[in-house]
Amino acid sequence: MDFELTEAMTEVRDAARAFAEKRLKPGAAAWDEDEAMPPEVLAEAGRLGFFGLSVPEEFGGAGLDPLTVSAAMEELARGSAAFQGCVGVHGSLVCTALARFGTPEQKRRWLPRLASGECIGAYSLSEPSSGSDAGSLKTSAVLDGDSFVVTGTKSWVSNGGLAGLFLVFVSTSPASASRGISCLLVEKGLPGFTLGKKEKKLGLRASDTRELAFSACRVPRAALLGSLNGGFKIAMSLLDGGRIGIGAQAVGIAQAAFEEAASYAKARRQFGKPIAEFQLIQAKIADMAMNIDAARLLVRRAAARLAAGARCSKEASMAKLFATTAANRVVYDALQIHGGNGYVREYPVERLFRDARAGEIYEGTSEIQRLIIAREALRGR
Ligand code: COS
Repeated sequence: MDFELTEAMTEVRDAARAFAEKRLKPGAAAWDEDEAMPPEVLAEAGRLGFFGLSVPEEFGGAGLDPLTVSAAMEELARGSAAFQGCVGVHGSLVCTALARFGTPEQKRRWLPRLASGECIGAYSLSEPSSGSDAGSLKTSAVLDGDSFVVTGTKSWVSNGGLAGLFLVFVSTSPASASRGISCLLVEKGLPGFTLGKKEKKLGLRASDTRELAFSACRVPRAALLGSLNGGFKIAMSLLDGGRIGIGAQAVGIAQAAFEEAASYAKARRQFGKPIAEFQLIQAKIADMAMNIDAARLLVRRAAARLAAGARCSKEASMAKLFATTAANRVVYDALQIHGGNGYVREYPVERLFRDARAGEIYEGTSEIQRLIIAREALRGR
């Protein structure tokens, strides 16, 4: 399978890199402190097309394949993982959902606004008592005439406070567990739908993560995405792509930490010479470089498989698991190379250390990725 970037793919990656260098990297530390992203940066990203990378061209997007998108996501994350998380969830989980499962009317209504960034998307599967066991979710949606009446609480919703459209997974047939889940396209502002508290997170602090509360909220029947009770497979198949995005985010964070550590090691002098000349530092640099490379290759392989239209659950889980584990090792060593300076907010590596941790948890913990890989491997896939 070929997953080298072509010239056209490289151009997109370089555009993302340029935007990250100019607009994301300089602001990332302040946004982390503020626990918010400036609306003007989101608006500019929208104008430049970053919210529509994966949206088909007929709906105003760039219609790019997953390999190109993942290369762009890595670069955005290298500038600000919190910003990339916003664009990544929007693209890989929401735009893809509409493009793949939407009716012609749903596509016409939402995709152009999602592509321009005028409307940001959010994906809402988890609940306070249903995380890894996603099929046990309790938020209920009962058909009543032309609408579903939705009641319950969702949690950990990335982009919660920014989104205009929420993909909400609900139970439409509680007795059928995961085979009784449906996906609804819920517009912000519907009566009975309120945003809950914004989470105070360890990392990715500039991203807006919320709870959602539904109290007898009426959602039009026409807002059902895909088939009734067919939502769990939608949720899972979208997460295959989402997990490749988390892998790309991890590679971007790790690359940024590597660059910080390498330049610090060359500048910092101890015992009369730059610490980069000490072999114990070089061993860390070598391991960091190797792990980043290996992670990038796994992410690109998974993205290429997704681009080919093949089921890529195993490859996506491997990419996410390996890349997020590697990123956490890399930020650990990068902080160690900085010594005391790595432990304070003056240097970016402190934020990168915190940002990397989320990858081992969200969109499926490392334990769940191992479970998926083992299941697929034992089935001979
Ligand atoms: N693509 C398409 N279909 C999929 C799929 C995928 N990637 N993964 C599972 N399915 C299908 C299965 O084929 C099965 O279909 P049938 O009903 O026809 O047999 C159905 O979905 C149920 O799958 P499964 O039996 O594997 O479900 P489990 O309840 O055992 O759960 C795990 C599987 C644990 C893998 C799933 O719940 C999971 O990924 N949990 C983590 C959730 C998560 O990542 N949350 C983060 C949300 S974003 S913050």
